[in-house]
Amino acid sequence: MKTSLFIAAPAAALGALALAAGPAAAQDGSYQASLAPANNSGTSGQVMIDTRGQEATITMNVSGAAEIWQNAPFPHGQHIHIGGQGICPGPEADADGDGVVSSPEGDPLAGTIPASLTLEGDTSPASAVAIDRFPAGGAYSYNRTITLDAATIQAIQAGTATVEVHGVDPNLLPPAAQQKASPEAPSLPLAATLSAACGTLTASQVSGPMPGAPDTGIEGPQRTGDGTAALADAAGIGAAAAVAGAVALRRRAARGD
Ligand SMILES: [Cu+2]
Repeated sequence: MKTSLFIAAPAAALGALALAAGPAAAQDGSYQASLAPANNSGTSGQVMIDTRGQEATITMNVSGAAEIWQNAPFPHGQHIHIGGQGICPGPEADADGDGVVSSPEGDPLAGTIPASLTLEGDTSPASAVAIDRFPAGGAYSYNRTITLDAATIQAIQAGTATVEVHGVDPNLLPPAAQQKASPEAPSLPLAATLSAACGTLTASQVSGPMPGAPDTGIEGPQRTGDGTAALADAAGIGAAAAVAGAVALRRRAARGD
C-alpha cells in the first residue's frame, strides 16, 4: 500500500474527529507519562500503558537511574500510584525537612500503590519492595502485561494515577537523609525506596499499536486510545480514511513518536 495517497485523508478525518470528540470514556485506551526526576536523582523516563479491559500492557524506558548497590545492579521498585491528587510531589512536600520527599510525605499527592510493576510474579501492593523482582541498573526497559483492578483503571482514565520509579544513589542525598532507614522497608536504607522519578498518566494523543488489526487494515482499527474508531464510524467517514489513519498511527507508534 502506498501510504502517500492517504496522507491528506487521515489528516482531514482526524481534524473532523477532533471537533467531534466528546468526553465519552473509552473502555480501552492508551496512556503515557513522562517520568521527571525526583529527589535530585537525575532519573527520567517514559511510560506507556495500553489497557484492554483490565489488562494493561506497560512499557517503560528509564535512564539516569542509580547504577550500583551493594556491588550489584541497583534495584528500582516501580509502581502505579492512585488515590492521591495525581500529582508528583516536589520539594515542598518534604515535611520533616531532611531534604528529600519520602513516600509517606509524597503519597498524599502521588497516591498509594495498587500495582507493583515487577518483572515476574505478584504485582500486588505486597510486592512494593520486592527488590529482587524489579528492574535494576542505571538504564533499563520494561515490558509486561498485567491485570489491574477496576479502581486503578478508573484512576488512569481520570488522569489521577502516577507512575513512580524508586531508588536513588545515596551519594546524591543530603547527609540527614543518607543515614535514614526506609519508612516502608526498615531493613533498607531510605535511598533504596525514595522516589527517583515520577509522572502522571494521561491519555495518549495517538493510540498505541493495534495488535488485533490485520496488516491490510481492511477491518479498521480494533481499538484506539480515545474512541476515534467509533467516532469515525459514527461520523460516516470513509473506510479508506480510517484504514489510512490506522496505518499512519501505527507507523507513528512504530517510530516512537
Ligand atoms: Cu512507588
